[in-house]
Amino acid sequence: MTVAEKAAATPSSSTPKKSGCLDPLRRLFSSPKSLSSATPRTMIGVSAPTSASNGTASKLAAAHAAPGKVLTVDTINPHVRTAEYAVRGELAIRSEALRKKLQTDPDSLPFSQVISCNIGNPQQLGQPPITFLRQVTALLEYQALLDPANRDLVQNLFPEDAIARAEKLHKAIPALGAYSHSMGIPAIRESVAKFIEKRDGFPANPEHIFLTAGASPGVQTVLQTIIANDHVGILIPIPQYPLYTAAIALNNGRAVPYYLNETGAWTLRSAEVRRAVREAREQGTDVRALCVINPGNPTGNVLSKSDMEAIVSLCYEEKLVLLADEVYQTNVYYPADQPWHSFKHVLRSMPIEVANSVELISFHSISKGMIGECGRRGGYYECVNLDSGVLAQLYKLASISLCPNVQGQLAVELMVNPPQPGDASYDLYHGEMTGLFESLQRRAQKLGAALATLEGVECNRADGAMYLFPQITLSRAAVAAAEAAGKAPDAFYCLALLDATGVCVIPGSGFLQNPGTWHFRTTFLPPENQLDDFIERIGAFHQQFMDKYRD
Ligand code: DCS
Repeated sequence: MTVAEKAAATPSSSTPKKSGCLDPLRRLFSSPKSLSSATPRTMIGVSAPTSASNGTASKLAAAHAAPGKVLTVDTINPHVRTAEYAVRGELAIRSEALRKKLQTDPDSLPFSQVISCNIGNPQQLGQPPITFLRQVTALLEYQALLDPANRDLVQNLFPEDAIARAEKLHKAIPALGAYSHSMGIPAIRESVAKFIEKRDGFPANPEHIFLTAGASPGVQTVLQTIIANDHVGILIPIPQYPLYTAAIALNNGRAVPYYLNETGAWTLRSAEVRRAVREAREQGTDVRALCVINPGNPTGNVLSKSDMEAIVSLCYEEKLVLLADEVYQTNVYYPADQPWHSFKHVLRSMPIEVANSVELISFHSISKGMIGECGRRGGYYECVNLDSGVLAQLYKLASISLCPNVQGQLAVELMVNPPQPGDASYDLYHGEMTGLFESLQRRAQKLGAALATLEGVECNRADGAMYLFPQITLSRAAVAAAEAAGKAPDAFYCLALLDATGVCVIPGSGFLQNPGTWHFRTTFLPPENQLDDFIERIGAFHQQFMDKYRD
């Protein structure tokens, strides 16, 4: 039975057993009181029965008559208030204000351009898209291009394999503007399954793959499903990508930190994760899942196979769901001679009792790699060893959002199913991918080495991903100035850098860091021909900052 069939066949699986209540209207009520006496919590247009004799009605009327907004920061969901996302936080907001200022008054600032290194958004910094992806997309978007009457014209503009692919996809996706299957278009999920199988050497089931609008909604859906109550804990690396703390906060769960080893090039030691599990459980946290980002954001570390095996064993022994964020799986620059391994591959290679029991959810995205199609919003997650009832619930959640956007799904198809040797587009595709990869590798190396030469800065090499996360040693004077300005010292540094140079990076405090240490995260995405200028800007600012705040 497919997941979809199972979901359809088990409508009562979402019905709370204890109430035994089959009426969906009644299930919305907070207590198992009768329909007439309960107060609906979530329904609009159903008037709440009130008792005029106890004055509730008049109090309600008075509250509505009072001036002021229904919605204020104090009255909204407190978990929304708590959630933070530094990548688009204070620094990014300020950088947008500066960008606007430059548009209206180009000479008003000491720089002519804001460089957004706060976010891994390659095309924003000029990275060109992969041609084949755009060609097939263009053909599908405007279907007159697939009309045989226009064939001569189209053949002059598009290679034959792009036309053939678009025709094939047109059969699987006849209407690009229609809602698709909530888990994603079946033919694309089959392509993803084949891609995973080829990558890992183990089969994948398209019915266990959910296409998503980027990895972010997948992570949020999965965390929403795991966090059953406010005692549930999710292990997250420190430093982490702030989607995790934000999603945990929104779902009122507990983030359980484990620390990556900075002096060991940000390695992940299973002993440290065990410590975090033990201490959290001792404090009453129901630790259920371990999130691992590999390659790492913001750290750029790439896990060794033996460290991954230790992590999988730990999940088996401690009964943890493994959440593998693998969106940077093709951004692996070192070690050049060793292949990157997915957690699915590592898991399936373990002894059978582990391979067939550890629950794993792995996330991937079109936003990263060399494709960098962040704005199209495409991704997927694969579920391994998950209970079929849980899969059905995930399907139900996906269906509440109807479907991931179809353009993003299309980009997933083209990511996992690129031109092959012998195809008309292969040489161009291969050249573009290799060119971008090698350029990213050079930029990672060059910027990392340059940052490491700055006074008081230590910078681990980025083996993967798109970021460097240097540690900065700040003087007592700088820390005191930051305190006086009401800022964290690293945020103070990053704001000063932005104001002086237009370079926007994110303070380490937005990713969390070892207490007492200060960092910032920068992408290494500025175009290669601007990298020298970029390095010079940062270097000059840094020296001035260090001189200004010398103890
Ligand atoms: N997981 C990790 C580790 C990420 O770095 C990102 C995006 C995502 C998931 C979600 O990406 P999509 O939803 O686009 O697939 N990284 C953000 C960042 O740190 N910079 O750019 C975006």
